[in-house]
Amino acid sequence: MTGHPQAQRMTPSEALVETMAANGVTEVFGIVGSAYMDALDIFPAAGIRFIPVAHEQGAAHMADGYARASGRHGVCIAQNGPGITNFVTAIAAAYWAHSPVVFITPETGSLTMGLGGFQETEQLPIFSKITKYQGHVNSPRRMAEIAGRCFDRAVLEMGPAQLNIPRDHFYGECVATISPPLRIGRGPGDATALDAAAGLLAEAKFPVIVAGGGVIMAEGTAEAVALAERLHAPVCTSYLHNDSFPASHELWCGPLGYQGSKAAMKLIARADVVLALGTRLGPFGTLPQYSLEYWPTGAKIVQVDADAKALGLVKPISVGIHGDARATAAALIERLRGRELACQANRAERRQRIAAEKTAWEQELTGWTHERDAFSLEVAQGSPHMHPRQLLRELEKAMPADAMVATDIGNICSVSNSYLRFDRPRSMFAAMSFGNCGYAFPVACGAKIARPDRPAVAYVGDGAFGISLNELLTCAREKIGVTVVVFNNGQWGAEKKNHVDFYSRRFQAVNLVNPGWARVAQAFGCEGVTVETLADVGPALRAAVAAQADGRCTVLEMMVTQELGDPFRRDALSKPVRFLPKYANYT
Ligand SMILES: Cc1ncc(C[n+]2csc(CCOP(=O)(O)OP(=O)(O)O)c2C)c(N)n1
Ligand SMILES: [Mg+2]
Repeated sequence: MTGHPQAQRMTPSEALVETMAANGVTEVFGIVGSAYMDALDIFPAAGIRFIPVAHEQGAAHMADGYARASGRHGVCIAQNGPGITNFVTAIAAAYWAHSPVVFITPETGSLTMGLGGFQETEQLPIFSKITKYQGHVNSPRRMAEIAGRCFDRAVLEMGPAQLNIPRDHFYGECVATISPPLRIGRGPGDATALDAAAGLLAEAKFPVIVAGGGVIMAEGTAEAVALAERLHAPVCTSYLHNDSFPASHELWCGPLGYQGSKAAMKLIARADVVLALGTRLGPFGTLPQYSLEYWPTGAKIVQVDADAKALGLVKPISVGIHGDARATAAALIERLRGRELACQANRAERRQRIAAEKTAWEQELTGWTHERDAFSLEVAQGSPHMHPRQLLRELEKAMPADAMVATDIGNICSVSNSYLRFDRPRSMFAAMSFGNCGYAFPVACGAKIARPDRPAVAYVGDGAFGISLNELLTCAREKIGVTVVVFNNGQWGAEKKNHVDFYSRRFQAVNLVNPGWARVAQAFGCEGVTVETLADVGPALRAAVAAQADGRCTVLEMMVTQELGDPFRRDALSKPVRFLPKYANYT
């Protein structure tokens, strides 16, 4: 760092924009509004592109996708009141994706606040549970300070920070210092805990690593690979972080959790020591799957997380390390250097077992061309459409090596988990624990803007596409080249599955009457292609990805049967019980 920045006379708008520039911001998502027009006016002069979207939810999702793809801040801004409340769902999603999103929320003017004027609502309480930090500019003179803190805290706390600005506070003048970003290194964690962890790993006969999102955020892939190789430990990826370990590596075993890899589950079930590297071990991510209770309750668990509050929260642990996944992995490698490892003795046997489990799962997956439950067999019989699993396999085969894939919430998106493999980090952007339908498409747009050099693909169910399709407008207007794979099964499938399993097929509000999605895309000024057969899937995906280079967005409408894979929440539903006679038939 060179010298101390100078205090200068400027307006609060200038202080805000200069702070953004100091933090490397080059894109901001939003819908234009009078509240912040004074700052918006000078965005171009500061080298900031404003990307106008169709709905503020899309803006905040794009900021999330941008942050996840780049590791830099994603920024969005909107009009006070309704523009800001439109952010809520997407900010909650970014919170659970641990995304450093800075969302700027101009508020009603400080001199009329509380009088019930136009577009007034208290904007801090609304976001209080879904942000890591809330900065409120209580005086125009504090704009630079508080804006800077929001950018610092979003990174430090790994989640969204709100910058709330009464709209009159954009005006006036201040003498402000634009401080350089404050980036605090996390380090490997406590030495005693590292010693204990190294001791457990050295004594382990069947160590298994779970690589989580923390590995990606810490840019720690190389260290995770080196540690896995030192131990020759199989590596499972944590739920929906399929990009936390390279899939082409012999020690990669695939994802744990819903619709994950049986190989990963069977291998971790044998572990005597688990190293949970950069994962909070979220409750949904380790639920039994395929009737496998795979979590090794007898094993010693070493958990590493950059958020100390996540340690031991969900699963009991033997050692907790509050550290950066990359630095901790490096410190563990250091501590294991030259040391005798118990797992050396059975290395050949473990290697064989890993290979065998992976081969078995791959074969099972290949043979698993369609779902086999009674409902699925009925609806797929005689259908001219593609089986979802076969379609997903074709997409997997045609997916470019450096693709970024955003996935939505739905039955087919969930099943896709087994078919999404990546060799590099920052490649998979699933709607994480918040699980909102409508996540994937705008997130893919944000990712594409952050990384125009990489293909961006969204997997979206037809129901969820209805929530998010307005951003086709943005793609056409701003020439955002993304590929949207819409699974057209004519239903809110994931919820319909619950009707099948628990409500005796009393279908209600789950069947969808769709327009042709390809035609809809064309009407918006995008490309639209309807794909009917497996042979056309690969060529269609490749053509759509090629069109991204020209800034063209393509909707690939995939015609699929109505069969349904295993449900999300078998754990959370139960057969209906009715006591009143008038509801007696509803069991
Ligand atoms: C915003 C939001 N609304 C409702 C839900 C509940 N929900 C979860 S999955 C699902 C069905 C998704 O249907 P679709 O997108 O068509 O995908 P499919 O299950 O058919 O593959 C719904 C409605 C949700 N998760 N998020
Ligand atoms: Mg559907």
